[in-house]
Amino acid sequence: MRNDDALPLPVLYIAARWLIGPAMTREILVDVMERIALLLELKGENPFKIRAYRTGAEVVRGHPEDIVQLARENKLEGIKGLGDALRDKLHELVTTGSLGFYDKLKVQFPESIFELFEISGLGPKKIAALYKELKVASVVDLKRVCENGEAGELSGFGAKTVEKLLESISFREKHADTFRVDDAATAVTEILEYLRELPEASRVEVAGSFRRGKETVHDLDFLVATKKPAAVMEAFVHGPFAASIIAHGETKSSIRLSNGLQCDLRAVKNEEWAFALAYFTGSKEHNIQMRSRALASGWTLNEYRLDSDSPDSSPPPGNINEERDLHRALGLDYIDPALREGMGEIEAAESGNLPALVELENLRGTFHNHTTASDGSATLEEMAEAAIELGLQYLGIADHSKASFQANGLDEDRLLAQIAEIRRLNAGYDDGFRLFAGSEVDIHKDGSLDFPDEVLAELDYVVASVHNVFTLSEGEQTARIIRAVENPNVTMLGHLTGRLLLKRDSYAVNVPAVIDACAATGTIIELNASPWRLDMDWRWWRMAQEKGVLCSINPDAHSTSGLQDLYYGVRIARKGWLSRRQVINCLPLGKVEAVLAKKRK
Ligand code: DGT
Ligand code: CA
Ligand code: CA
Ligand code: ZN
Repeated sequence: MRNDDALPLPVLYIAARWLIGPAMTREILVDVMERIALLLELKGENPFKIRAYRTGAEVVRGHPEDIVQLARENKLEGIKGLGDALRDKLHELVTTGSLGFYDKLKVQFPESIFELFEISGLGPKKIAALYKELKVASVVDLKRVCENGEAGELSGFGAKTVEKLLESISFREKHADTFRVDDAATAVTEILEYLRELPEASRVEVAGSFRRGKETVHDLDFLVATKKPAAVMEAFVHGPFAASIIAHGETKSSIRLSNGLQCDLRAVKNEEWAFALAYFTGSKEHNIQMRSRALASGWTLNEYRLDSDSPDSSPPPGNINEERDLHRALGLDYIDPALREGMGEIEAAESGNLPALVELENLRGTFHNHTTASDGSATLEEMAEAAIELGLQYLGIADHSKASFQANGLDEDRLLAQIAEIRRLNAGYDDGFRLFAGSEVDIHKDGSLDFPDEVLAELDYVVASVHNVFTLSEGEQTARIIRAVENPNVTMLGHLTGRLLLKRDSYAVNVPAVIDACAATGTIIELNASPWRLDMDWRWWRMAQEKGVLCSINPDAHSTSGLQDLYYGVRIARKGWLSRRQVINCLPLGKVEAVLAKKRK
C-alpha cells in the first residue's frame, strides 16, 4: 500500500540508511579510550598511563585513514601515539565488540558517574576530586554537596564554581523528561521496523511531535492499524528495545527505552487509521482548529471518525483511508505533518498557499564543516570523500579561526595554506565535485572579525559565528552580530542564537533585528543542522523568508558521520515552511557560486 506522507517516508528511509551504519565506529573507539582515561584518573593511576589513553583517543579521532579497518586487521603498528597495549585493546574492541580491560574497570564505579560529564563546568579533574573527597557519583550527589557547602570547601571549587554547577544542575532537571531528536531517531527507526514486521500489523507509523519534526520530544507515539491488537501489544511490550513496561493494555501500551524515553503504542481498526493518525500526530492546537473546521460543516471529528453533528446536517464523505482524504473532505490541500502547529497552515491549505517543502534529496552540497585542521576528526580528503559518497556535488570547509584557540582555530598562515590545499585537491576532482574554501570566523566582542578583510576576500565564502562572551546585554549582543553581518565578506551567519538544546539557552539577542540586518545586507542565515543546535530555530524562518533572507542548511560536521546531520536540518527547514528556492544548498554546482559571490560585488 502506498503511503502518502511526504515527510516521514523518504526522510526516514534515508535516515535509516544513514543512521544504522556499521556496528563499530571511530566515535565508539574514541569514547571508550576517553572513558578508560577518566576511570583510571578516578582510580588515581599513574598519570603517564592516563595520558596514553587520552593521546590514544586523540590519535584515533584524527587519524587520516580508516582506523576501524586498520584495527580490525591488526595493522596499527607505526602509528605515532599508539603503544602496544593500546593497539591490542583497539584490535580486541573492534573484533569482539567489547574490551575486557574496560569492562573490569567499569564495574568498579557506578555507571551514573558519567552523568557528571554532562554538567557544564565539570571536567575529569573536578569529577575525580568530587568522587575521591566527597564520594560524589551522580548528579543527585553533586547537588547535595553543592547545597550543603561541602563542594565549596574543596580546593578549586570557589563559591562561583558552586553557583555555576547548581545552575547547570537545575537546567538539567528542568529538561529531565525532554530528549533531543537524535536521542529518539534511532529508536524510532528500530521500533517502526520491528512493528512493520509483525504479521498482525497492517499499517504502522510514528505520530506525535517526532512525526511533526520537532527539535525535542517528551515521548514517542506509535500507531498501528490491526485486526488483532492484543498480539501487537504483546509483541511491543516485549520488544528488544523495551527496558521496562509502563502499561500493557488491550489497545494501548507504554514502554520505556534504556535512555528513559517513553514510547506509547495505540492500536486502531483499519477504517479508523486516517483519523487516528491525524489526531495523534497533533499538534493539539492544530487538532482543535481542524475540529472546529469540521463543526463549521456540521460534522464532528475525533480520533476515530468524522460524523454528522445533527440529523439535518449533510453526511460527511465516506472512504477516508488516508490523511489526505480527510484534509480534502474539509476543503483543504494536504498539510504536511511538519506544518501542523496551528500557525496558519489551515488557512494556507484552504487558499492553496502551502509551500512545496524542501526535501533531503534536494540538497546538492553543504557549507560549514570542520576538519583536523581545527577540531574535526577527519581530514580534508576524508570529508570530501564522505560528501561524494553521500552524492553531494560540493562541500564547504569552514574551520575555526584563531580566537577559538580551544578548538585549535587557524591563524592566517594556516588558513592560506588550507586554501592552497583545497585548490590543489580541486584540481584532482572531476567536474562533478568541488570543495569550497571557507572559514568559520569568530565574531569578536565588538563585532569585528577574527581575520582582516584581505584574508577573508581570499575565501570562497565566510561563515561568521559567536563563540564567546555570551553574557552581553541583548542590545550589545545584537549590535555585535549586526556589525559582523554588515561586513561584505560575511556570506552567512552561523548558529544565530548559540543555544545547545537541553544544555545551554540562547544568549540574549534580538532575532528579528538580526534578520532585518541580514535582509538589508543580503546575508544568508545558517540553519545549523547539528541536533544539539538546530539554530536558527524553525519558528523564525517564515519571518526570514518573508523578508527575502536565504537559508543554508549546514551540518557543522566535525567528522564524516557528522554530515548525516543534514537529515535533522531538513526536518527543521520543513517546519520553517522553507522550500528549495530559499535553501541555497539546493542549487547545483555552477549556480551556487553566484549566490556566494553576490554580497561582495
Ligand atoms: P510531546 O510533548 O513531545 O510528546 O508532544 P506530542 O505532540 O507528541 O504530544 P503527546 O504525546 O502528548 O500527544 C500526541 C498527540 O495527541 C498530540 O500532538 C495531539 C494529540 N492530543 C493529545 N492530547 C490532546 C488533547 O487534549 N486534545 C487534542 N485535541 N489533541 C490531543
Ligand atoms: Ca509525544
Ligand atoms: Ca504521548
Ligand atoms: Zn561554531
